[in-house]
Amino acid sequence: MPNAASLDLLMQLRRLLGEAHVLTEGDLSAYEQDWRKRTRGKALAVVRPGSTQQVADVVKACAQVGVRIVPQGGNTGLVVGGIPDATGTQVLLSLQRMNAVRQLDADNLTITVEAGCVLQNLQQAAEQAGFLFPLSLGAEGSCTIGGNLATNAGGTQVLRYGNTRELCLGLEVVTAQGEVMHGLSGLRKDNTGYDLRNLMIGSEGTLGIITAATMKLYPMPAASLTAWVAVPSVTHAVRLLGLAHQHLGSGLTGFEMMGQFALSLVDKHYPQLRVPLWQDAPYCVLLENSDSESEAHARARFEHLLELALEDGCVSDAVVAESLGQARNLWHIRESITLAQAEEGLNIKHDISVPISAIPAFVEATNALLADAIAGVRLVNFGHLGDGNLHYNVQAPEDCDTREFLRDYEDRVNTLVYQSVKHFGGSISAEHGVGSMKIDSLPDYKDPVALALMKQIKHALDPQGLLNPGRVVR
Ligand code: FAD
Ligand code: 2HG
Ligand code: ZN
Repeated sequence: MPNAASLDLLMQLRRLLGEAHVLTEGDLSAYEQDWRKRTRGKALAVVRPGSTQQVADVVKACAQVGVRIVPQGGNTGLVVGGIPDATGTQVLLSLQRMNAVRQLDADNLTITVEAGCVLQNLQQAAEQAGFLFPLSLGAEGSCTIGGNLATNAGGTQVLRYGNTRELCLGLEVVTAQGEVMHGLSGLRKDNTGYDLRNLMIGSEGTLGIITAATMKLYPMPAASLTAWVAVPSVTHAVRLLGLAHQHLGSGLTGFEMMGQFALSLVDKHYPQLRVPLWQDAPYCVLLENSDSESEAHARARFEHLLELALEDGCVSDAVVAESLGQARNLWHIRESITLAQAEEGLNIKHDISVPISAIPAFVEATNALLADAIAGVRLVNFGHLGDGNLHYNVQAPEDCDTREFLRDYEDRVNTLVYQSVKHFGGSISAEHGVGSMKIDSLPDYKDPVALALMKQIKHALDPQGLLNPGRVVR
């Protein structure tokens, strides 16, 4: 039951945004439950501002009475970072109504969009103007650019175009005090002091609320080809990556590795997708070659690479997509692993990175440790090998109650995997962020001086601890 101060706040929020955009009743699960259905929170209210000024007004009103705010975009985050806690005292601030494309500057190769713009809509707006916006991930039909920036999302094109951070030239941000930081300049060079844009990116809603962003555009490649190959081992996949860098140069825009068990889940839950080659080898790799000249040029280079790889033995079989439709289907298979894993049941996710050179040894050592620790454990190993980033996920043994498995094994599995990551010089989060799921592990794996500085920054920017409490740092 909200107290008198909260009821006053709700009245004020309704005055600011209108009755229809302050939700307290009905089914709010789309905002209150996380994508993986691991956790359900309860918001004091879900508020849906329609402008930067309204976001600032909401923050000021909440700050006055010390009510905490959780920003949310598409709610596709995988680390329970964008839903309210269970107290019923936090305001869930959804950016979904702020979804406009504000400006496209063709000469500056930039597009300025509001934070709630769905990634796929941003890609389409770029494409309609003849440009490429290269950020691409399985959740692109529902995640927002604000969420992508707040998590510094990676995805499948990072090895050529970088993470979301590298794609951003400017931000508009509402601070914890309800002030607006205007930074949508679109400048490629600006050395006038601390880089606040890069501080906000990846801060998971704990330092400010992103309301708009200016993002980089690229020329559309003349041709894009996709190949699906079988590889005999992780070591061979790394060797193939080296060959692909050497022979495709900056044309190499995607390099995704997928383990046999991960692909077997796609085959089991989505047989209509017809996963190629998965029964023939322990791993498959999806490669993409983008070319600024022509399809013929792209095909010649790609086929040359595959011939060399087959000769070398790092590839045992290969198919090259003959049409856009076939290429899309191959990518669809890759992007369906997360959904197939969810169909199989609750699971333990990791988005770790280690130096690419250490990946084969990491996989061999960690597989052995897990097999020793849990009889019948099933490993769903896939990810962005080109970035040294694996989704080294753990599925319960067959016929096991998944809730019980998580209760009994999740902490042990995480410790085992994170210790192995540390041993190989890696990071416990390459992509999905810390959220609330990794907050207690961070002190064991983050440099202590860096962590202390992070806490000081949080305190300096948000002294009342209003923005997304219990996420990233305490
Ligand atoms: P939300 O889930 O709503 O929020 C995520 C975090 O950002 C929360 O901490 C929230 O408080 C904060 N936040 C959201 N909007 C704002 C804002 N405007 N201002 C300040 N803070 C804000 N991630 C990858 O990196 N790479 C992948 O390849 C990838 N693939 C995925 C595939 C699937 C099928 C799914 C379900 C998820 C995937 N993700 C991936 C994770 C997720 O999609 C990304 O983290 C995405 O960037 C989240 O965007 P969102 O709009 O859904 O954010
Ligand atoms: C991907 O690369 C996402 O598909 C999700 O980062 C990974 O499901 C996962 O663990
Ligand atoms: Zn990923």
